[in-house]
Amino acid sequence: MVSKRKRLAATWLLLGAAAAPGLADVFSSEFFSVPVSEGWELLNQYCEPELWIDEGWYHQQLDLDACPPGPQGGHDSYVRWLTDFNGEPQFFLEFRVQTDGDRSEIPGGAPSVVAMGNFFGVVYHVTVARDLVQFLRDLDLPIWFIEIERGVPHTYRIELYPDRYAFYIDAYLIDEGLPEGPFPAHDSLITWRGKSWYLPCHNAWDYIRYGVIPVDASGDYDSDAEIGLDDFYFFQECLANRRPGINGGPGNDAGPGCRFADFDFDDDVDLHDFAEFQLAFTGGE
Ligand SMILES: [Ca+2]
Ligand SMILES: [Ca+2]
Ligand SMILES: [Ca+2]
Ligand SMILES: [Ca+2]
Repeated sequence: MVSKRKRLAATWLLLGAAAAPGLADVFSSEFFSVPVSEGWELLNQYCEPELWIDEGWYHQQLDLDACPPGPQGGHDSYVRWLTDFNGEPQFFLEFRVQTDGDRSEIPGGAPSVVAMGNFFGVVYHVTVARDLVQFLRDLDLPIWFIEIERGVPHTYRIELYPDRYAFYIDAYLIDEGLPEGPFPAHDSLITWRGKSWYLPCHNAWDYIRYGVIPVDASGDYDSDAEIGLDDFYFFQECLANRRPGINGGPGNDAGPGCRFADFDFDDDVDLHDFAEFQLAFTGGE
């Protein structure tokens, strides 16, 4: 544990120079620090999870060692209310995670879950295992199971409009249709967790972001009517090929999360788009 603590301290020092952006209409947890210091409320933590930050990734090592014989081992979960976004007609949730947890853990709500919903039956629930994802919206609707490549992180994105929802993995459209109801609405929240049900797992979280979908080609990721360094943080990600399965640069589809950065509407984010971004840059945050 001592070495982990040292690692954590070293990471925080580094981050002084590359701080995570503080955004207006987007909540962005980039895991340059532990979840609680990034604005999450701790929901549950038991069976001695091993947790650490390493270069912008949050790691959870979860097993049954501390509370045998199981089931139900290490658990580390967080929550935030979505009250600030009630009634927002264009809402997104995007996160990137990698886990080595087994798919047999999925029925137990493990190894990694991100879910948002309210008490009126609207739910978007994503469970990620090493090589399989479960996506469900409503117990009355078909449950999606999607195979994913193991050993690499994947990016998950949900977009919500009044008459449409869409679910993407690595920018590929997996499912779309009519939403079950308005969201976020009253008493909506988002929760995420790592958990060991019967088997151990190691989860690594790169980020969790949600908020107002930025206007296409605006360059304004956080929808605060300025184009600044906060926006550049996300722009350069779209330009520089940082998302698994998605390529930055000319001729590639940069994906739905990068439409704000595609100034000339040809799907890619390249140096032409960057030139436009620089012209639009207003400075500040
Ligand atoms: Ca990160
Ligand atoms: Ca902005
Ligand atoms: Ca282009
Ligand atoms: Ca473009």
